[in-house]
Amino acid sequence: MKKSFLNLVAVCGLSILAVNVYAEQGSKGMDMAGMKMEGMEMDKMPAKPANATSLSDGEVRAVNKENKSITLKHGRIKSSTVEMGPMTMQFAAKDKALLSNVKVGDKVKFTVENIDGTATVTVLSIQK
Ligand SMILES: [Cu+2]
Repeated sequence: MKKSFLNLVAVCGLSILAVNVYAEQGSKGMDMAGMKMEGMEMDKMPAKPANATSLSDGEVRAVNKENKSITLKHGRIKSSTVEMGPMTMQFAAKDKALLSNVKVGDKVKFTVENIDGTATVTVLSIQK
């Protein structure tokens, strides 16, 4: 009786530990994403930490202002509506203004959301 109780504690302890490790890794990833951001983005973090996780790294491969599209070689994307691994692909731009200053070769931080079934860049910030 006593032994099985101890076993139960051990098992519970382990699963709690596993959850903690997972949570810690998650928050570390968030912090790292925050660290790489510019001051402006850092200011947003306390109020809206979800923003930090949804920003992805990318490098501009093509810009088409007429079609409002941008081709990005991107890292892992995890926003509230889009999740994918690293690849190079074309995105729609939510707003033409997002593309006004960006050019091929620029390193960017961006957010993609699924808008009417289209992976659409909603936030784009050029990294210096
Ligand atoms: Cu992709």
